[in-house]
Amino acid sequence: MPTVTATAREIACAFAPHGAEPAVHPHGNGLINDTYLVDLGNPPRPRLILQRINRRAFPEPELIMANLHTLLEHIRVRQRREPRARDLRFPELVPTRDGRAFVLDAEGGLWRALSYLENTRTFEKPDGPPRAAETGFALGRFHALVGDLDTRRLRDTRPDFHNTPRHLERFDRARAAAGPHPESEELGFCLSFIGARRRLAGELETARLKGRLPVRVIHGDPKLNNFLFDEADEHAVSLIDLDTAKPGLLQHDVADCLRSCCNRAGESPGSNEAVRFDLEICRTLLQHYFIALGDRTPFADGDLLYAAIRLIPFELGVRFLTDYLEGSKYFRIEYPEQNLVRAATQLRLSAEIELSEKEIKGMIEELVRREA
Ligand code: GN1
Ligand code: MG
Repeated sequence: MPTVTATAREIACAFAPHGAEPAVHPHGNGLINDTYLVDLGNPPRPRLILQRINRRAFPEPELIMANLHTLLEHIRVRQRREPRARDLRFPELVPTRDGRAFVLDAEGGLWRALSYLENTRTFEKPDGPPRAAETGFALGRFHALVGDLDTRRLRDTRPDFHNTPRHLERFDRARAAAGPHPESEELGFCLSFIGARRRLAGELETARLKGRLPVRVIHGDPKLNNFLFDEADEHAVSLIDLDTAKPGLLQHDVADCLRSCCNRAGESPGSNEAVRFDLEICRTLLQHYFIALGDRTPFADGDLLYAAIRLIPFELGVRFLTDYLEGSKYFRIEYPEQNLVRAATQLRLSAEIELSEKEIKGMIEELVRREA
């Protein structure tokens, strides 16, 4: 979690109504941006989420703000036009007291505020089918809501975000620059696993370049702790952290959500926690995803969805390992080896997925064929 700096306190004041005395608390477990929950004191006022966007991850944070505005406006119009008994809710952008969309700090860091959705919570680890059903619904509904948004209206804030061959090139450079590392068992496993699968890394990128898959608006980071659930009944309420939303492949989002939700050990498991890909969670999540999406055509080639499911934990494993070799400057860590542990976890997950290839492909085939 980020520490509450004097800058955070000062900037919170810019977003607070006149006379309010904001109390700033670190919030959430994001690995990239600094996130705070801002209490606006008495009289009780709606709380705010204040965030400092990480420039290492997003060199042009102004583009994120423009995308966010476009995305939230599109969803608002859709939801007003087609009200439903149950739908997702989204935070709203909150301007500063003097009407600015964001504030730049002395180092050029971009700070923005969003409304906080009260009575919600997040989960760091999956529990089983009920949570998976809710998560699948939320991702499917999000994709449906932005399905008619013209992708040309969103800027690509992180080009090559899911270009696995590019991530491998960067990994190669980091490995060469790092020189010989003391070869632990974990590192040895990671290096040989990656080495043996290099030729599979381009599968989705090649399909995308050949136009075999439709390009649509994706979330870009639908891991479990980016979903908000109702505190009381644990129904999914929202899918937040929309900074990576951009044109992309639905397969990548679905796979990213599954890699996070089907591994009960979580992203940083302890040494005796086994990494497994839970097929029951996978089936439930996909089932509810397809119902909420209401359209199976983007998944007509089920083998490419399987390819993405295998590839996304591989890609994230490569990204974690690259950062580890580069001195962990990108993903926030709590102890020095954490990005190595995270890398090994994702690569083990990819290995587990390979062992269940037949079952996963069969499941996809059955669910994609089923009438909506
Ligand atoms: C990062 O910021 P956060 O924690 O929601 C990362 C994702 C990774 C994820 C792994 C911009 O997301 O790509 O999948 O960590 N976001 C960025 O936990 O790199
Ligand atoms: Mg994120």
